[in-house]
Amino acid sequence: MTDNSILRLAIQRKGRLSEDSLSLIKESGIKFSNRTGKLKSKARNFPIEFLFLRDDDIPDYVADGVADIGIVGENVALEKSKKIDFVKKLGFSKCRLSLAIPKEIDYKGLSYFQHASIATSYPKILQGFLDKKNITADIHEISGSVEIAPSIGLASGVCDIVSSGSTLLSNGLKEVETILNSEAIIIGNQHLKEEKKSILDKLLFRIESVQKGKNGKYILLNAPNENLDKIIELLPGMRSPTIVPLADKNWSSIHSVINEDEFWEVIENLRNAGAEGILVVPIEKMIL
Ligand code: PRT
Ligand code: ZN
Repeated sequence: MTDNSILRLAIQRKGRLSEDSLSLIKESGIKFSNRTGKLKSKARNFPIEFLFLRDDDIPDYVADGVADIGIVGENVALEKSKKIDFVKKLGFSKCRLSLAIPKEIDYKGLSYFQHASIATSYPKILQGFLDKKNITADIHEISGSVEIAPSIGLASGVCDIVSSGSTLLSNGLKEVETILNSEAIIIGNQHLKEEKKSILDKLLFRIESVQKGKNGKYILLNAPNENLDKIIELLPGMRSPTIVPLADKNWSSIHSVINEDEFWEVIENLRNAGAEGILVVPIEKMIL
C-alpha cells in the first residue's frame, strides 16, 4: 500500500537536469543525503522521498503513480504524451526543439520538408507540428546522434534539441524552424490524494519563494527629501517602500524591492531623480 503521508519526487539521476533540480530542492530548505549511486533517498526535514531515474522514464512513472511528481524537460513530457499534469515551469534547462538542414541549402520555407525525410528522437512532437502545417514527411526515429543523419545520407533534415547551436554548426547544419521552446517543469500524477496534494502545495510555495527571490533585488538608496515623492513613484516595491530618516535631516534612506528585468531602467531613472549611494543586494527568498 502506498504511503500517503510522503510525496515521491522523481529526479533525473545524472544529466543536464540533475544539478539544477537538486539545487532547487536544497534552496527550498529540504535536506537529504545524495550519495552517488543511490536510487532512493528520504528527506530529513520534509515529507518527501526522491527517486533518481533516467529522465525518459519519469513521465511513465508519474503517470502510473510510482512517483507522484517529477522534474523533466517539457520536450520529454510532451513526447511521452502520458496522462500527467503540467504543474509548474522551473526556468532552468532551457532549450528548443528545432528543424535543421545542411547549411549550404537555400531554405525557402517549410515546403522544403514536403516528402522529405527527417531524423529525430521526437517523432510525436514533430508529427504534431507537421500535421498542423499540412506537411507530409518521412520521420526516421533515432535515439541518439541525430545531427549526423544528413551527412550519412539518412535524412535531408533533423529535428533535435538545440541550446547554443554549436552542435548543429559543427555538423554542417543550420537551424531553420523552432518547433518548441522547452524548460524544466514539474509534472504530476493526475490522481494525487489530498494528503499528497497538500505536501505538493507546501513544496510549490517554497519553490515560488526561491524563484521570486531570484527575480528580485533589494535596493537601498539615499535621496533628498524634496525628491522623495518622485523617487517613491519610480519604485514599485512589494507594498510600499520603507523610508528611514538620515542624520542629515534633509535626506532620507529608501529601501525597496525591484525586479531583475526592470533593474537597469529603474536605476537610471532613480539617478536622474537625484538618488545617491544606491546599493543593490540579492534576495535569498521572498515570501509574499
Ligand atoms: O540519461 P538520461 O536519459 O537521463 O539523460 P539524457 O541524456 O536523455 O538527457 P540530458 O541530460 O542530455 O538532457 C536532459 C534535458 O535537458 C533534455 O530533455 C532537455 O529538456 C534539456 N536540455 C537543455 C538539453 C540541452 N539543453 C541540450 N543542449 N538536452 C539536450 N541537449 C543536447 C542536444 O540533444 C544536442 O545534442 O545538446 C546538443 C545541442 O547543444 P548545443 O549547445 O550544441 O546546441
Ligand atoms: Zn534521456
